[in-house]
Amino acid sequence: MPYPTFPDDCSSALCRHLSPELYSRLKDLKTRYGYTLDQMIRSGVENPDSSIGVYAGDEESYRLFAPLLNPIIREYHSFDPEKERHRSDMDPAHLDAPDPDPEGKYVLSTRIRVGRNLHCFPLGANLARRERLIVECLVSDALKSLEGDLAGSYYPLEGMDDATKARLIEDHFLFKEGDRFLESAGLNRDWPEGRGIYHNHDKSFLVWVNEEDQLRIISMEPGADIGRVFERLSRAVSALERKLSFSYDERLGYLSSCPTNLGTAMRASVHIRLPKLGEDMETFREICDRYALQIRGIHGEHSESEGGIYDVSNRRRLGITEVEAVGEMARGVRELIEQEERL
Ligand code: ADP
Ligand code: IOM
Repeated sequence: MPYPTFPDDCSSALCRHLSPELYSRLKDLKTRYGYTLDQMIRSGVENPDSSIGVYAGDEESYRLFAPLLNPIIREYHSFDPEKERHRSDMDPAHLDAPDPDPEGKYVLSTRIRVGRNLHCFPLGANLARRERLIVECLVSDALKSLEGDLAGSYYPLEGMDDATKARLIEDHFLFKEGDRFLESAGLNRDWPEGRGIYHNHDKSFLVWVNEEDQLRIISMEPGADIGRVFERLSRAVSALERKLSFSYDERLGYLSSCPTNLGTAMRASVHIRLPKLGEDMETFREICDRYALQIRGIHGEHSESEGGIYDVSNRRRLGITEVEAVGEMARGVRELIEQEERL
């Protein structure tokens, strides 16, 4: 492939950081699992409206293609991957995140997820069909060991009826189908085989299998009891760590398909109704920037807000511990609520 052309209005991290010189320096390299630069950038080339546009294919991608990935990581997380080291802390006793909406007027629900991938396997974009099935088997077996409020069942996507799937997506429990960003990255190959969802009885604990990352471990519930949501997640992650070996790097933390999800691989979000701030996006964005928060639409990444409801979450995931990121999200949400009340 020659150096790709990007439209003039493209603002993805890929098009801003990939120069023709860098492209020719990296284009013939291949990881041990056979992943190339062209594979890594395909999503951003085919989808110029990507926010980032690159997907790693394995642990080695982060070393071999560091001249492209490190500047993207530095910019997104405000973290220097050449000098700093990531630290993890998922101890709920260290969390300082009081309920930002004790009267229940603004926050509809809270969700905290972490991404995880299995050590000794390539990442999803570079996973062969057989390997994906082995990952599904290992993960669904490990999930069987969960007890108490975490106990549940695994539902493979293959064979799930359309109405059940649509309801799970609409209710924010299941990933969408046919995401064009993942499609271009090769993350939807052999769909729906090897994909599925695990959940407990009341769907407050869920695990997505073989979507963008091999595992997305999710704790969620109505309301804004962030402490309870985090405690459940932390307990589940510890239980799964006893059964599965996750890909972890001492500098970059938990390794993920997308560089935005490195480190904690955590996105702690609230669905929050802020109709007045929604009319004053400048102030909304200014508060979010101050607390390193990201605004998404009501159906997740690449979706729009509906009825004044937004998805507000931590933007940084690397170079910050899990408890710090959740605490900052809670403080930012509190400030958003105070501003909404002032307007
Ligand atoms: P991810 O969180 O894994 O990065 P998305 O942004 O696509 O992926 O969100 C996945 C799903 O989770 C979407 O349906 C989204 O609406 C839902 N979601 C995110 N945050 C919340 C929340 N606080 N409450 C309820 N659903 C949520
Ligand atoms: N994580 C990934 N889905 N995303 C950042 C896609 C993009 O580049 O827009």
